Amino acid sequence: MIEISQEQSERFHEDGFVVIEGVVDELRIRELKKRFVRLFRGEFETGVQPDEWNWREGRDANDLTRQICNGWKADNMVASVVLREDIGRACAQLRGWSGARINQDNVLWKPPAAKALGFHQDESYQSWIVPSQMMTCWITLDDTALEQGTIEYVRGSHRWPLAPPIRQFHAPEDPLADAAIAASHAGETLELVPIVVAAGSAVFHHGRVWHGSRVNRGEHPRRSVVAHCMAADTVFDAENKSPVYSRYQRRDSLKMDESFFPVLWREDGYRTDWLKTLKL
Ligand SMILES: O=C(O)CCC(=O)C(=O)O
Repeated sequence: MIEISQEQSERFHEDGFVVIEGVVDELRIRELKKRFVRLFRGEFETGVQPDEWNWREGRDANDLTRQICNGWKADNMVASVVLREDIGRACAQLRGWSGARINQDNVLWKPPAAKALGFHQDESYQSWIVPSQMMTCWITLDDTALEQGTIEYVRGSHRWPLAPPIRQFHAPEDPLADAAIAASHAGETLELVPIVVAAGSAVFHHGRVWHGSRVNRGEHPRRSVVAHCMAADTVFDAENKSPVYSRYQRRDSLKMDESFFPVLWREDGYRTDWLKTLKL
């Protein structure tokens, strides 16, 4: 169970991210790795396709980072991690929300030689929700190393202004190009912090902190599952649409349906009822 200490909370507010070790155990890590293979092959345990499926075995180049969004809808083992109550609670507490619900998850697989993901701010992509805020729990299934394309953060950059979406997210030539411009606008320098931790560790990061990952120059893959949360009382934006996620908006309401955006934790004790049916 994740319990955020006062010291960890202070570190998060100072840096825009904080590492918490031992979040997922070895058994589940082993099982999740098997699920990665099946998911990217298009074998979906629940019979439902993820919302985004950016790399498919046999179709896409091996030197790309493989990404699925909302793997939880396709696979119950992924759901058992990204829909955890303690992840929602930690996200809410760190961000000062009264509760948290899932916005989307990411299933990320960076094999040796796979290319970079451009450094970005998550909240640049959230104009379809109100409040336009995100808070993330990134979990590694492999021991990480700098040369292995681990996630890296720009320390303190959650205090910089919000920038537009970056020019190239997948496989950019220079993954730091947009971050460098943002640093210059903020009158700051880029202090990069690579996350080098054991498998099963998590990093909680602020939706405005600049982060990304470079080419995997190591010999081993780097796999992560990521829970992107939003405040429990988030609604759809009346004007701005996400081509993928606004499909879950009803015509007559801005409210979010808990079938698609379940509430993971709320300070009054509420948690979306159907989550009970998941084996966690
Ligand atoms: O794991 C990575 O390479 C990047 C993940 C990311 O962008 C995120 O978790 O927001």
